[in-house]
Amino acid sequence: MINNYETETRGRGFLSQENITSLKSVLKEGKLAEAVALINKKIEDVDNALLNIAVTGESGSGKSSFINAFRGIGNEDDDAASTGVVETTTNISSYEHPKFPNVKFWDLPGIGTPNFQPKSYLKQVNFSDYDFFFIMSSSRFRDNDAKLAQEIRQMGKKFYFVRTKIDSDLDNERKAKPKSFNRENVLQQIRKNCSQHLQKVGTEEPQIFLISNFELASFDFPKLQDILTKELPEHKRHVFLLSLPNISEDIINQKKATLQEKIWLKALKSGLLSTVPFVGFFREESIAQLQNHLNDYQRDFGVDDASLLKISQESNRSIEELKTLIKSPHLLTIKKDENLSEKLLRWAEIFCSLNGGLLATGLYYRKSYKIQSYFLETVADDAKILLLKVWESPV
Ligand SMILES: Nc1nc2c(ncn2[C@@H]2O[C@H](COP(=O)(O)OP(=O)(O)OP(=O)(O)O)[C@@H](O)[C@H]2O)c(=O)[nH]1
Ligand SMILES: [Mg+2]
Repeated sequence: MINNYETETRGRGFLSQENITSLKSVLKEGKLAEAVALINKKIEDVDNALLNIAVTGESGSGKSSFINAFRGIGNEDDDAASTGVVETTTNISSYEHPKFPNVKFWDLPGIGTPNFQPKSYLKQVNFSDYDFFFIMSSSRFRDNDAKLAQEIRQMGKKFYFVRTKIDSDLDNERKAKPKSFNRENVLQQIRKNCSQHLQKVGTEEPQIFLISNFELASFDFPKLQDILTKELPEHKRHVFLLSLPNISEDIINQKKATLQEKIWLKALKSGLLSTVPFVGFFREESIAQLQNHLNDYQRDFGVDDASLLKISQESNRSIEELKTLIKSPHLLTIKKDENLSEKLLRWAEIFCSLNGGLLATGLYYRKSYKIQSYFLETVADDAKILLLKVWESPV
């Protein structure tokens, strides 16, 4: 199975080439216990990875709105970071991701507000606790944005410069210059201006992202998530990807890839530990386990009952209607005279025989692996259907 790593997972998840090479080498030497320990360590690292994201910038720049948008929470929801037209964030607050509590956003007060002066700002907000900073800025580039960038860089931390409210900049320019308005030129101008200011304070190749908190899928947010995914340490990549809002097919595919890698790694371990390689049926506890996996994927991709309820309220479609569009809620339902264990086994035989041949069909872990992969694929497809049919073509 280790030799099928690329074909099974497409190598787009949290495992590094180095991880795969060490696994291959211990397996080649027949050191099974060592291989299992490596796998356990990797899974543990990924499951326990914490991500602390600092969101800072001047008052009113859109910090709280960004945190809410990123977490898929409406500004008026109960656990939203409060947003508003007057200064609202005056001390440090943290917000957990609603589904992945290991991902925390820190809503930091703007630099230069009376209690937070530029010189002591980063110390006051415990800068070393964060994995990276988002510096949020709206309208004109401010002196404080530059100071902040400089300080963060000097402290050896990474920052991403996020220029918010691009939607209203474009609207304003369109109104002000209806004849000569050119969307790309306006975006280019803003980008260039931010870049020049940041270069002045010593950031050689500043990373600038133009976004609208009201339209995350437009502008640079997809690019931002892409770059962050690449720049994060591998073990933090998994939870970061899962925490992203489903705004594009690409994000859904990346989530699927990282989860596929985890299923693969766990199956490899089961294979190594397998003392009963052949089981001709699915036991009750393994069915329950598969059900749990399915529920987890549905939650990860926003296809669980709670998410469907929210989508139904926001899209004016009934939950029943949404469920007719997608497949995963029906995967484990059976007809009167059907038996779930037999149904799963039938699937497994089909999936395994597609590329595994006879030997593979016999191995229990292999069957379970194939069924989990099928569940994952179905749920990811459902998420795409909801994205394309519900959000992009409203009733
Ligand atoms: N048009 C537009 N308005 C935005 C955007 N982001 C935030 N706003 C609005 O800008 C105002 C300030 O947003 P907040 O998210 O409260 O800003 P903040 O940085 O948290 O402000 P403080 O908590 O006071 O530091 C609110 O009225 C938001 O609705 C955006 O991308 N586009
Ligand atoms: Mg705020």
